Amino acid sequence: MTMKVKIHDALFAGPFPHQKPGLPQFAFAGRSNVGKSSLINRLVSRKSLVKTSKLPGKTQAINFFRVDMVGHPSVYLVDLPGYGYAKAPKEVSSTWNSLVARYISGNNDLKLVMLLVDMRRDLKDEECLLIDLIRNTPAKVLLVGTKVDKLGYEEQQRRSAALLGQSGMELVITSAQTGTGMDIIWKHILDTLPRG
Ligand SMILES: Nc1nc2c(ncn2[C@@H]2O[C@H](COP(=O)(O)OP(=O)(O)OP(=O)(O)O)[C@@H](O)[C@H]2O)c(=O)[nH]1
Ligand SMILES: [Mg+2]
Repeated sequence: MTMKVKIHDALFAGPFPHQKPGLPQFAFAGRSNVGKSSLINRLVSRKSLVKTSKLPGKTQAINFFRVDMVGHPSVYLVDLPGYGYAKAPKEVSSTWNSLVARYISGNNDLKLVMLLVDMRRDLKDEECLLIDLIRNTPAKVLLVGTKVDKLGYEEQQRRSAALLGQSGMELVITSAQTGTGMDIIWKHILDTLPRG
């Protein structure tokens, strides 16, 4: 089934912890440069709601974007800062850890974390740690493969099987460039919302 979501409005709603409470939250996590900000833009069909960059480490704060849809309750899409870029000094990564841990722990509005991994790469320690961190909360994790437009068909099959084997999790294959997989992400988001 395809899921056509009509976006009424999408706007920046402030950085954590200054967002207004009360809306269900859907977070996008993953290595720096994996395509978190681009995916959010594509999901809401806005070219530059969220700033993206060729340089890793663009997003350093936890930014909330309120999305109003036609026929569904409003939600927050939450852009988490990327981790794991080589130039980040130790303090940056410990700031990342404590900021993200503070955001996740005890956050009952957080429904689902999209964990992004570049389709061409394997899961590393950081992804496994994040999966464990979220397993101890009521939120769910969805593994999302990004930049599939960079792979030919056979390579896509091969990499999907590899990531599936490695994680044992369902994998949603996406491209922010072509729009592949956006309907599936929306379906997962809407499935967690109360009917309205
Ligand atoms: N080909 C292709 N490039 C992509 C895709 N998604 C993102 N990119 C590119 O990858 C780079 C990083 O994208 P961002 O969305 O800024 O990545 P990010 O995960 O938000 O990065 P940080 O904010 O540093 O954590 C940019 O040059 C994007 O244009 C995709 O689906 N296909
Ligand atoms: Mg970003």
